[in-house]
Amino acid sequence: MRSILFFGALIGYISCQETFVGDQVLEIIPRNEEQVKHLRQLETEAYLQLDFWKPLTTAGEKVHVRIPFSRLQGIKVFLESYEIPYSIMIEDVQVLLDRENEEMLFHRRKKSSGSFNFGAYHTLEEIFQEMDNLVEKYPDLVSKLQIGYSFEKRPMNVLKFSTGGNKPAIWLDAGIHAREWVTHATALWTANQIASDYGKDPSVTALLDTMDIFLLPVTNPDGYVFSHTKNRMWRKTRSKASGSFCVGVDPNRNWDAGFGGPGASDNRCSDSYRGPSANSEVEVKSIVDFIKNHGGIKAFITLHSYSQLLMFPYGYKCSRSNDFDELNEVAQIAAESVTSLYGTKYKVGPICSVIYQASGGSIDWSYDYGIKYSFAFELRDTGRHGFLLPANQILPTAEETWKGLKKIMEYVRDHPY
Ligand code: 0X9
Ligand code: ZN
Repeated sequence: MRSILFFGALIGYISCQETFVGDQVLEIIPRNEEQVKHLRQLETEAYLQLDFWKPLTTAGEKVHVRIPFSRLQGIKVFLESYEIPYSIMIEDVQVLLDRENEEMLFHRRKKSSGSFNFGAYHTLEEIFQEMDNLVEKYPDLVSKLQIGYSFEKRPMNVLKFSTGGNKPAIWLDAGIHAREWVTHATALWTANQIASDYGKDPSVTALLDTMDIFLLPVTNPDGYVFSHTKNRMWRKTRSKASGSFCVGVDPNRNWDAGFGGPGASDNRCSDSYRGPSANSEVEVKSIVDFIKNHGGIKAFITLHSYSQLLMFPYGYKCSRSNDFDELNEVAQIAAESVTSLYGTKYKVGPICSVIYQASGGSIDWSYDYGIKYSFAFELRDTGRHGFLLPANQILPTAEETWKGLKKIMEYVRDHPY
């Protein structure tokens, strides 16, 4: 095992990947507003290079933060001096990364023996290749559309599932945040599932006889490649603007929905930087243009990780939407179905109350644009591994998520508007 880990670290080193040796992820639970204030102080100090996996909100709510090894002692002393409770969630981030790298290498060696392994993490190239394979294998059902290019000119490849013509449609995307790898993997598994279920599973067959599905497995291809080659913790796009060293925009703060409001940053170096203007990110703009041009999108579903949540609008404001009761009902049914498979618990509610206020998010835009059935999933887990979910959880995650997705899709099919 030791040699395997050493090998993983070595590969990382050779390929110039940023290392996270000795970094820890702490779970911190401020007990009162005074402690929240102290934590806010930490949050604003960019030089500390803290990576908030689960941002600070209010007293009693968990905060997850990755702390570089060099800052660890200082931060722990700080927390202890204010008696802020914390525990260690991940002992050494690099250990998880080495394991992940090793698994990917192993999987690659195994690959020559046969078919695509949906239970492993894959590079962008491999994902695109498998999308092409699905088109080839199911030519009467699956086709590929290119809806645009990323900032670094990678294609935005969408799979269309259709039994013919242009029917009312469901939009499903994954990977808008680069480091949320289980979402790309889940989307690809789902693509294969939809294609192979048609004609076999009566529910999927009935769905595709009345609706089309558009699926974008890699919404942020540049970020995804960067998370493989340089920095596994990368979240944003890779767009560059003159006058700043800092690269990228949080593509889930860049949509034209309460743009620039609370829960987004105007600091280019922040991980939740909203960008210079709504739709400034070509990846976001490409989806917006596609949806506007298509005209018949009835549901907009986006996959994030982690936290095990099923959310609906709003995020940019904390008031109820007109469809609160109906969306809540649908989300409850879907979440129960997710849980039914392996017992994975999901929390349901509007973004603002379930997670935090966040402006410029995709499902707020889609909802305000008129797509009533707009939902955001946060897949496994609740923090034990966070963004570094072990590959052996990909298949169970995809299977249970599919249960929930199907409930939503069936509801949309049966409630035309
Ligand atoms: O902060 C986010 O963008 C999402 N959480 S994540 O940890 N995956 O980054 C929450 C998304 C809420 N959805 C919208 N604001 N549309
Ligand atoms: Zn996300």
